[in-house]
Amino acid sequence: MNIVFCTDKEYIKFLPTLLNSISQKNNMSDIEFHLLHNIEDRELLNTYEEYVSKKYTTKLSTYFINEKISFKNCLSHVTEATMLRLFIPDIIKTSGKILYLDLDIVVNADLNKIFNLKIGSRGISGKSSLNKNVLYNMSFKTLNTEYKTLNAGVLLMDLEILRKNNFTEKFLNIVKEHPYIDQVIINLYLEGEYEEIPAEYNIFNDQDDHLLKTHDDFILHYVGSGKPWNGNVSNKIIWGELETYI
Ligand SMILES: [Mn+2]
Repeated sequence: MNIVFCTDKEYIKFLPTLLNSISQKNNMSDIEFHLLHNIEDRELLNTYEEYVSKKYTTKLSTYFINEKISFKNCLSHVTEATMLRLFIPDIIKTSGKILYLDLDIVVNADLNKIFNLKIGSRGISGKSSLNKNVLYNMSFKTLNTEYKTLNAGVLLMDLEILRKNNFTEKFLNIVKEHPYIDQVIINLYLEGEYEEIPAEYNIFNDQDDHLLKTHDDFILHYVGSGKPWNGNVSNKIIWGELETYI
């Protein structure tokens, strides 16, 4: 199983928690982790690479991306690293399925079940946003949404399809004209053509977290500005037993 994360120098400190949560229901030696980042501090990155290699047998490949893509940031908790996910099909050379996860996530699920899910012809599966106007909100009312839109925090991707569809080239062309954030670009690319992942594999904290009560396997996503590491957030108990920092 290939799993990919994107981070900057701030968010990387939450990587251990996410990895530890994954290890609870998955055999870590079955997984290869990929980390796209824009961290220039080599020592900082080494700390995390060493942490992972000491604790797990899992392979962690890191990829430095030096591109700065400008985008309209109307959400204070979003950093530049959010755009890095758009480079995934170009940077990661594996074929087959790959699971992208945000770092503001706790995994409590056997990921094999997710990898068995279908991916449609556009190459991405995800969970639809509960707010139908993702594009509207995130792009300052400039886009009209006729189609359904997904949340970009948990994405099952088929990199071969995305490469065949020139995904990265398309997004670079879009951002030349419009500084949209990654989630808008992904939805513009998909035009509502994606397979749904079951709702419990991207539970939006404080939105549909009632699903925590009905599912033993879940992925909890701390959407919005409240994160487990900045205090005010519900359902923190799941996170609290895990290691947040190195
Ligand atoms: Mn997120």
